[in-house]
Amino acid sequence: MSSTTPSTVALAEAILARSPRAVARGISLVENDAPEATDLLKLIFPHTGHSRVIGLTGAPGAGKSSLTDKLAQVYVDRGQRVGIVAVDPSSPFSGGAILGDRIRMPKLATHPQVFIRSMATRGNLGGLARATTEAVLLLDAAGYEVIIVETVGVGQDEVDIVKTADVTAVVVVPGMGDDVQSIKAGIMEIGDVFVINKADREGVERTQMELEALLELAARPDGWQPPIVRTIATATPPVGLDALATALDSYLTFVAEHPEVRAERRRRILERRLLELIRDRLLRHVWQRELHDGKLEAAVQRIVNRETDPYTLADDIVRRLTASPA
Ligand SMILES: Nc1nc2c(ncn2[C@@H]2O[C@H](COP(=O)(O)OP(=O)(O)O)[C@@H](O)[C@H]2O)c(=O)[nH]1
Ligand SMILES: [Mg+2]
Repeated sequence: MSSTTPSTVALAEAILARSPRAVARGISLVENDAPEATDLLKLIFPHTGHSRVIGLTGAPGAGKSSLTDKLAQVYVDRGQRVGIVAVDPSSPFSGGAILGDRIRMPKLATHPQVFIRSMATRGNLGGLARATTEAVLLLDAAGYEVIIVETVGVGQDEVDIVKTADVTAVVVVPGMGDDVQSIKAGIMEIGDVFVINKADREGVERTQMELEALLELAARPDGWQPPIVRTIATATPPVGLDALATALDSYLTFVAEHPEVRAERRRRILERRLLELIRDRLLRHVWQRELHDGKLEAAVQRIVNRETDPYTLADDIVRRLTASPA
């Protein structure tokens, strides 16, 4: 049992007082899974639930960072504070990701109303989805009215991340051809708004038709019909960004007008968060007791050699864990 230290309380207070430095420090703690992180999150959680969280997902190179930059500008122009969390699992070195995103968000990187942070995967236990969700909580507590989470639309981690957003935009580009088909599996259901970015390119009409056809097939349980918005993020001035903001707003209005949809979405998000936390905590526990210092590798080697099987090993570990809780 850890007791909350004065410095954690001071950090929580600084975050609630909207200090960007404190937010950055808090995010580093959750990213590193530091022992103080849990206490910090307990302290700030009662002050969360106020931000609009926008998920932006799509293939690498679709223009998500460029769109995030321009979309954030729309909200800044409306006088709102914007937090940006860019998730780039392909980059094991967060430094690289930060630099890349700073280059694509040159104006915003130094804007006082804007906070930008890149997250990167680390370690065997993953935890990227958890760390990202917690970064969003910290920004929420720090009073950022809008939080944009940019993720590459591949893999379960990223899908889990965007599922925690209040509204999610899926970014596609013209001329993807079969790719539009291939995104439908995991991504079609999570798009509340669809963006055809790079609308300056050929094939926009065709991509629009393909998207419309796919959306007709996928009737949503909440009855929402996702709008399709065309954008050119790199034009000066950018094209379609107000339309994108309006489309995102329209879904949030729809949700606000249907309390049962909102309640269900919020409940699902918190249920998933709770289950993830339990899974994370259990796995960390098992890691410390059974898998660290090369033990995982040794166990895998025994499975590879067919000396045992993963089912037996997993059952053994769980049995030991429940027989003698540490
Ligand atoms: N022609 C064109 N290029 C764009 C547009 N939006 C972004 N790009 C370019 O596409 C590349 C990838 O953009 P980026 O925002 O990094 O994509 P991300 O990987 O999805 O974040 C960059 O070279 C951008 O300048 C657009 O609307 N039209
Ligand atoms: Mg990007």
